[in-house]
Amino acid sequence: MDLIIKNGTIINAKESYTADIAVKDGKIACIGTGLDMKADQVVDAKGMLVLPGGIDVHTHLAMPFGGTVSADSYLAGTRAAACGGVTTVFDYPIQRKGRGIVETVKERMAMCDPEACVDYAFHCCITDLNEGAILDEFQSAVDYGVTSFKCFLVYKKEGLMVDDGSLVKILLKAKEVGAMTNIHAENPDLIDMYVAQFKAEGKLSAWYHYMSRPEFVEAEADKRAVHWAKSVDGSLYIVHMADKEGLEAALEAKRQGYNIYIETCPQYLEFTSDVYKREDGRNFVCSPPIKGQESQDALWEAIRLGGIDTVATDHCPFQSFEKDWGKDDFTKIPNGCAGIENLYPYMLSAANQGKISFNRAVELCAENPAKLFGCAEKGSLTVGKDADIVIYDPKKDFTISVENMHSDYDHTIWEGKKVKGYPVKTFVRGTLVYADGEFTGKPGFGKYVKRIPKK
Ligand code: DUC
Ligand code: ZN
Ligand code: ZN
Repeated sequence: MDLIIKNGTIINAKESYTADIAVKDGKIACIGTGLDMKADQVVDAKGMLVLPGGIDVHTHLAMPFGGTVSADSYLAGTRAAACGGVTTVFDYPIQRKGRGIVETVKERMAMCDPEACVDYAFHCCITDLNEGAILDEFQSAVDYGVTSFKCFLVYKKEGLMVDDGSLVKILLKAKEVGAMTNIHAENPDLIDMYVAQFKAEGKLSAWYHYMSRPEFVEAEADKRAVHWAKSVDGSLYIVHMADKEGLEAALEAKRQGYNIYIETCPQYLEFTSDVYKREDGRNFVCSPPIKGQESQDALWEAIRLGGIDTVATDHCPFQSFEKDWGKDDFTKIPNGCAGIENLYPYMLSAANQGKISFNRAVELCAENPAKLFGCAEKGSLTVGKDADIVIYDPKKDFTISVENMHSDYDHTIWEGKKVKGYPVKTFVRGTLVYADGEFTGKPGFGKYVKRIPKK
């Protein structure tokens, strides 16, 4: 064997037990108690939890956005992922007018492949149907391993928005080829109306970012997307759900048996809209904005009861000087925050403190992402799967700071947050990429994950 991890408590979504895991050629070869085969490397995990690697299904690395490019390259973002126990990262390339899906993905892959420190996959944002040519390309995209397409129901002026007719066409075509339609739900017309009003009134602080995109502005778009998905029986994945009213509509559709899936992000679980009143409120500006306490409570309730399917980050950091562009005008703040290295520690800390079970944290951050997005080799500690493994010390106290993160950004909204328990080792396909605070991997080691469509 190449590696044996001994005596740890193995946590999958539906089971916890003490056993050894043996790894050969990047795969989990055997799980059992008292394994005594020879191995090049033996790790004693007594007192530790042994978890499947996290899968962050929502990141924007090196993304041109808000007049700049997000601060983490593929190298920095995936290095940080490794150090937070995330072993697969999904990025969102943006298809632009006149361009194809596979062409768009290949272009980003050429950037990502030499830099990736963990495995990676792509959803593709569709911004223009190119007179139907894009729909004709869905099958080729799926054959290429891209089994999910994202629609922005917002960012109209930026040229990213998809109208309702196009959304329905995408839902239908995606259904035909076994793909998922992901949506960013907010109502652009209401946002434009409020922005114009607040500008005219000279209300330009970060608080008015929230006030121009409050709960009901997100809820309308959530409900509209759910309505279209129900009408054509499509598979809909609502990214970064942040508001109670939209959440309830999506949960109701799920209860009725529709293929509606819900993602939320740690920033919506930890903070409330009050952060926008802070002096550094602009650093928390992301879209959709962080909502009020009622929404946060509803999100946690859905996490506990099983209605939310995944937690991912929407990792899209910008440097302080870029956030400062909007010091006196919230419309100039690039939208996005850091999170890739905090996702798994944050959710596992919630488990460690009794808010949810460790199994549920693993389900939200590893097993469900793998299942929903066709990563057949990933998501659980099972014989035959990739040996993407995290060793987690439940007793380790850790305080998040920009100083102990492994990204390229210069500040974090998570500064000072204390978590109980922390990953101490991360293996990607059996190779150690992180140990005790240090990145030990190599850029270019990460491999493209070719995903399998639902049929
Ligand atoms: N929202 C953000 O805050 N950043 C990137 C894209 C998005 O939709
Ligand atoms: Zn979004
Ligand atoms: Zn996003």
